[in-house]
Amino acid sequence: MTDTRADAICAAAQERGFEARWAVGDLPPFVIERYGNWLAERRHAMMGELLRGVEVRLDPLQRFGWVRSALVLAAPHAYPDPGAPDDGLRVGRVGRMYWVREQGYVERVLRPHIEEIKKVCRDHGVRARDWVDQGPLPIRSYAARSGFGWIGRNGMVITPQLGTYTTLAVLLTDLEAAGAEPHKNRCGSCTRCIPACPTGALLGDGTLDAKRCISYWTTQHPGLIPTDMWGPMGDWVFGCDVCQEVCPWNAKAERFWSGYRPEAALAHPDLRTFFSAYGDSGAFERLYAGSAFARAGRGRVARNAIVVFANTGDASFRPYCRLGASDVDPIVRATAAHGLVRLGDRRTAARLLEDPDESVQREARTALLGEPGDTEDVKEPAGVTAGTG
Ligand code: B12
Ligand code: SF4
Ligand code: SF4
Repeated sequence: MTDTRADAICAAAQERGFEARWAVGDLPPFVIERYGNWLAERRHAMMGELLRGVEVRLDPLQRFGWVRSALVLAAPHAYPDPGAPDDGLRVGRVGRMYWVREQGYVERVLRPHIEEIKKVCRDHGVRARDWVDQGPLPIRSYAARSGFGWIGRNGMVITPQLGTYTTLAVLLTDLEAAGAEPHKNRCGSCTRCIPACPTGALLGDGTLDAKRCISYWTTQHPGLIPTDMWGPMGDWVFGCDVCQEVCPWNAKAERFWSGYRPEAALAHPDLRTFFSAYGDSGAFERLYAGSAFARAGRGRVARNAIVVFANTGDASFRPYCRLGASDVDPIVRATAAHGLVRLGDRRTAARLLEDPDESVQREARTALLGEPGDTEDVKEPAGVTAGTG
């Protein structure tokens, strides 16, 4: 990079606490080929947005002909666990990137900084367009292209100093940038993440099958989670970090961007609060405004919570599945039918055979026919105010 404007813009990003590096604007043809194969093999599950306008997305220069380079910004998020509050039903785990309220709302925290960096670009006569979370722009490819890190077998961009716990953003610009040397892939002979993935989603070449990825099912999928995924989901309520936790490059990762404020209520949510039958209407929206839970929607996280309850195999969680059985969302009620049967409360599950929604009736039938259990009842724990089916 010879242009001093590039250094000034990079410095402006670094002053705001980001790791920043330049990449050339055009991506090598193998990115397109590789992604095309991934889509053709239907590895994207039901993420239809990844298919829309794919040619343009894979080649941003088709869409923005003026682009010559990309400034890759990384906000590390290896913040410490804020710890679980003493009250509430704090069961299960949440992916680290979702512990900050701003994650789904890049707009609030990242945006002002990005706007300032764009202003520095303008001051230097450089045209810039940011890309943070608007869609599947090949951000990881730009990061790899910038020499920032390499694409690991877990599919993530790995930086020697930061590991994989980084949220990435890109600023497309019209500055002619000299290409950086791509970072050498330093996974070496390590394959740790592949067998560690609880669902066998990692394909070994740095891609994954989203149809098997817990992160996909818990954060992106709108409908029922197939019952064969339940067990492997373990205690992941939202997202999954297993393939990052086992990565040796994360062993010492502890840096985080100063703008991030991890919250105990997000890292260890009170799972009761996910159900419509708990608290007053609007309680969920108030508690989780601006979080990734709110972005996914209450029904989705309530559904996930039931899977986690069922996976404990602990009958004392039945009352919380009953909250699900009386939820306003049929996906939650249908999930509760399976959860209740798995935890041995067939009586409440049987009530769902009379549910006004046919799909719930169907799931209740499947659950009752396919998953035997006892009908023993348990005492309601304190704090459950409604929804006993
Ligand atoms: C769709 C998506 C998902 C899907 C599919 C993920 C996948 N691995 O394919 C699901 C829902 C499963 C998912 C899960 C997660 N995601 Co996600 N996801 C995205 C999203 C929105 C789009 C990705 C995409 O399809 N891009 C299009 C393709 C064409 O481009 P690409 O991403 O650059 O991928 C290409 C390169 O890797 C390239 N490539 C491979 N080797 C090399 C080498 C070189 C030199 C080059 C140039 C290119 C290259 O090949 C790929 C094409 O096949 C991005 C945000 C974004 N806009 O990019 C976040 C993103 C990839 N996700 C991210 C994160 C953090 C996660 C989770 C950890 C969240 C969680 N805790 O649950 C998990 C991790 C799962 C995993 N192991 O990958 C981060 C990754 C940060 C990082 N350090 O890498 C991103 C970048 C979001 C962000 N703004 O920071 N995600
Ligand atoms: S996020 Fe979890 S389920 Fe998805 S590939 Fe990584 S370990 Fe597997
Ligand atoms: S666990 Fe090993 S193989 Fe997997 S991404 Fe990390 S270094 Fe690469």
